[in-house]
Amino acid sequence: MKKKSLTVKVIAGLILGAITGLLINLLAPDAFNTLNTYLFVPLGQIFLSLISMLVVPLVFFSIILGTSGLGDPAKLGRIGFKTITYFLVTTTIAIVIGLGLAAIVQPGLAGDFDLETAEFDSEEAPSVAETLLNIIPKNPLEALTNGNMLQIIVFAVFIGLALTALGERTKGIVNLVEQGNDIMMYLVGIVMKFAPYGTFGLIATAIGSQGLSAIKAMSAYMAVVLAALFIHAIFTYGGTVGLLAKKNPIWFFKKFAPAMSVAFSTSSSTATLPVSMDVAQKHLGVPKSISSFVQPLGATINMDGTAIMQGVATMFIAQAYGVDLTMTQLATVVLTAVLASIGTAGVPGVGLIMLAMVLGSVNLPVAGIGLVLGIDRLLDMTRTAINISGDAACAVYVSETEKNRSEAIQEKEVNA
Ligand code: DAS
Repeated sequence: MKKKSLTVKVIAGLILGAITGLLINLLAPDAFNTLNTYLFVPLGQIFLSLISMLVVPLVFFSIILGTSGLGDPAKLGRIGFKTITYFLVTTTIAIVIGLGLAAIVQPGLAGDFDLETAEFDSEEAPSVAETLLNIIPKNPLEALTNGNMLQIIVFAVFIGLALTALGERTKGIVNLVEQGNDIMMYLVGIVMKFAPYGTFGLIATAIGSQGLSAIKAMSAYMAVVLAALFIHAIFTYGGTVGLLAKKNPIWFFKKFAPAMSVAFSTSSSTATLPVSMDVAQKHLGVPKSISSFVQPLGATINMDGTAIMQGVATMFIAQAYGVDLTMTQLATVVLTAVLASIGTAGVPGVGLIMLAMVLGSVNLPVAGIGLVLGIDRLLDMTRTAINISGDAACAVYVSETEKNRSEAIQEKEVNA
């Protein structure tokens, strides 16, 4: 995938889409509705379907390859421990940043919000225990057809471990999986040629149908969420890449920009996986074996951007309803948000369902989500770009520390 020209084209698609959507909706709303129905939505849906088509086979093949490529279960255990620990720590940092910034800025006091009409019917999300119990696929084919990412990951890891244990006897299967993975990655490159048009359509629809009124009313809330996302990206991910992986953070964000722009336009970490894995492997130097394990898992259970939205939205709703949260309640919010990010793995519209769980944990009215619903689509775009950036930062951290570890072991062997 030629990154440089593609980055420029995809970002150009984003900007053009935003301007087109806003202007046409402002100047000729009827024309916008027609264009939206017959041009913007079809462009966006075609692109979204094309990349979503690749997700399940790509994740399945790449995790099998990744796990068998790691060589030994001990290394898989070490990488798994580092990955999960990183995810939990950064999600905790994320929600604390969200809560802290909202406590300082107090967006919920920045205007009079209509609490009477606010309402939100939250779907019941699975509990963490249910989700963890359900990650073992009773029927792997059903997991694959339903796109149950956690179950697909677990099944693929088991197959990868078996291929490692069976060695030469299953060399043919490894070759087959390798060829399957190559086919998928090739198709990613083909599909990405359509990305500029797809992002144009997705953004024109999202920004255009938003209208300026909702954005104005919620500008304080939006500003706090966007500021918290920016702070988290710079300090947490910049710190990870700079301090833990000893790489230049600017290099990281520049190289990862194409994946962030696809996440921004699709608002789906899972749909962006083919691109985020392709960019991490080809431009961030992350080995396939680590990228194939960390990023699909992260896209499913690691959502720092979403945790930030939950922190800000919880404070915003508490302020709007005149509720002062105690320190104990704030600690409950942090714990619930971290656990919710695992519990609601891969659930569509996961951000708001998790928010309902967090609000419920401190007895705040779930109807308060109705206050933030109007502009959630716009914020979902930005927080999804942050969600996948956290997965990529983790992959860079794990691959660099694993590289340093094996270099240290080699040095010891040479000097022994
Ligand atoms: N859109 C979700 C994602 O794919 C994030 C969210 O809903 O907050 O990461």
